[in-house]
Amino acid sequence: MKLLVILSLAAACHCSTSKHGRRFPDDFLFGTATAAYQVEGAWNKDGKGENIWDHMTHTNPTVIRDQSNGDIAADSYHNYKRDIEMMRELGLDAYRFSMSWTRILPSGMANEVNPAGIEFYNNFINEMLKYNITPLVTLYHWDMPQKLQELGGLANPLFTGWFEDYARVIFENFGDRVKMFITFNEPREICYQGYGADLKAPILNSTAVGTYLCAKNLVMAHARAYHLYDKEFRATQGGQCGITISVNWFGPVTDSAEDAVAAEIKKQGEWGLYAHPIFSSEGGFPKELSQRIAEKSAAQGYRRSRLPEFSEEEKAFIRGASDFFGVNHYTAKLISATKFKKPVPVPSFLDDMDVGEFIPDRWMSAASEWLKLAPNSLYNALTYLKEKYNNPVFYITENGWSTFKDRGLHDYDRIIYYRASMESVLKCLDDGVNLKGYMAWSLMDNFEWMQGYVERFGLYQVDFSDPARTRTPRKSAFVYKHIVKHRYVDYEYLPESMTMTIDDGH
Ligand code: PNW
Repeated sequence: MKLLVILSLAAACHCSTSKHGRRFPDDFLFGTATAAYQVEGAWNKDGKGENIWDHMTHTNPTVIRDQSNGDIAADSYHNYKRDIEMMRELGLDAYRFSMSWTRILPSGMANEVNPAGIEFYNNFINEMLKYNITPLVTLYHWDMPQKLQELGGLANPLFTGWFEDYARVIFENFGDRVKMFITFNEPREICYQGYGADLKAPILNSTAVGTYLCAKNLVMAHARAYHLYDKEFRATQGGQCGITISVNWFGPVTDSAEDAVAAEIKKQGEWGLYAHPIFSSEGGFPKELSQRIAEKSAAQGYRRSRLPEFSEEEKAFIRGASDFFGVNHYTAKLISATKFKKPVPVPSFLDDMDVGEFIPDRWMSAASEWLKLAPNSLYNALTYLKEKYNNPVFYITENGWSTFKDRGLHDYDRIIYYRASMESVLKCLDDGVNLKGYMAWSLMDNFEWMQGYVERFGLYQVDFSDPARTRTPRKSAFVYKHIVKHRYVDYEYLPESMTMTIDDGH
């Protein structure tokens, strides 16, 4: 009897202990994330072609807050061994990074493959595997080949074929060792910010239709890459192919029925537009949303809805076409049906949503103006997705906090943020969310898009004035390492010294 009690206590220890609260499962994948344009540099080295971020920052530098660019960035192209050393210092299980399309296919199309690009990623992947670090590869993290953008980029339906051809080159060259592929990073940021507004390259600002043309083609391109993997590569390679969608939380600002409806429409517009066609059992764009856009379009004098619908055949092709749901989660906003509205272009995606947004002052602020620590936002988002889409396999593929560039190494607010996220992850696991891993954004400081190098997301600080791009761990790096190693959140832990070491086994 005594033995039984001890045994059952030992079993319970796997997920909870009295001293430290709940624990993360041993097979939970902890990692960090980056993206090619933000860290690699070497923008024109060894045959790499031009992408839209190269093009925009070179021809239109004033759109970037500090007029900088990713020409050198953290120079990971030359420092990749140091990056992997940092992963070993942190004791990571996994690393999520993106491949640069034009480093592999300089013109964007698959007629010409750049051997130096293939070699770079081979070296990188092989070095990670030496230390048992699982690579998660994103195919598209915003760096569209400039030549393809000139042909319309994601607004051109033929994009779906160009993307499939690129995906084939990636699966053929790396799929023997890479088992986790993510087709697109954040459709909403690509389509709304890049095509529907002027907030990301290619700053098309095509407010009426940009977001929607891109949304249809992107979802279709994702599904083509998924089916290609499924039919031609899965049997021999045995990996998985999914997509990453940014899912921030949008709750109603009051408990009125109108605000509830407004918060729901906002969710549909911000991420349902991309998630519903793939993960819902019904398929296609979210119904209430497409109805609303169709009605508005008609009232505005359009002969057809500004949102191009899927055919039944397309719907069936896209539905279920993902092995997992990658979630990038950062923050939350409170949504109102009537209040807090700002002037927006008409017609536009924002006008179609037609809701107000409110952010309480009491939510702690990051350096990025959109980023606040919103209580339980990660938990709210994941448990909502679980119910809505029948609990698919989830990975948190990004989550993180920004500080200003002069902050240095003492990033206590980042530590508070990460601990809060970890609590949410544990609550999700308790509630049966099928969540398998968590990637912190970011391993190191990098080119933060329109904010240049002003806002920093790194667990490691990068000295961008130093040609060697020296990396130094922040306090948060030690705290994250402690969580990864011990698999629980220890609120008392802070590093005694700032000297980082590689522990045994990594
Ligand atoms: C993500 N929002 O972008 C990107 O995937 C990263 O490349 C980027 O560096 C990181 O988050 C930090 O910005 C986002 O407005 C941009 O909620 C905006 C939002 C979320 C994510």
